Amino acid sequence: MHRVGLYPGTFDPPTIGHVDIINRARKLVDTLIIGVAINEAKKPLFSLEERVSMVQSECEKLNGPGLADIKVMPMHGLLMKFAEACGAQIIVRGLRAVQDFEYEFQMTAMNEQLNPDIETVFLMADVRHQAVASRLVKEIASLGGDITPFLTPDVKRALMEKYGK
Ligand code: COD
Repeated sequence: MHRVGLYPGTFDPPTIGHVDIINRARKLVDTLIIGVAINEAKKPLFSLEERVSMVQSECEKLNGPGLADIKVMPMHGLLMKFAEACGAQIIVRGLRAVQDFEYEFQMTAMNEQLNPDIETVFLMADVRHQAVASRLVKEIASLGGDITPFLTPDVKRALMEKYGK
């Protein structure tokens, strides 16, 4: 069976935490689709096109022989409909601290009722990357702090440009 996993997110911007989860998820499936959500509710700093392009270029650095193919796609509408259209059997989510749990638990429980055949799998990043969150990285950058530990150099450059630095 060809296993297809979908890792959905906002990726505004992609951090080393996201990259860590991508690296782990691609060991579990044959094809890993990264669904970059519009997510207007979060009022993303980066446009959908910018986020897709950043995730794409991070993934190009990761592709290697014997590893899952990675496809980066913009994700419109309902997650479960997108997962079905992609033929995904698995949804990958990352867990950081306890505060992620409630949101993830609720989302998974509701998604499960929309399609009980698609399993959600939770992964934890390396302990050094576990606390990294896009929201806090943006806050640190906007206030002139050093975001080097949390982003790849390309994403760091893109974020600094956003803040005119
Ligand atoms: N360590 C571990 N995991 C991490 C880290 C880290 N440092 N950083 C991020 N993650 C994980 C997050 O916990 C999450 O699982 C994933 O990576 C993506 O994170 P974000 O913040 O980029 O993405 P989210 O959580 O904003 O994505 C939310 C969705 C876009 C998936 C959600 O809103 C959605 O499904 N939207 C589509 C509409 C829909 O179907 N709604 C109904 C849902 S029930």
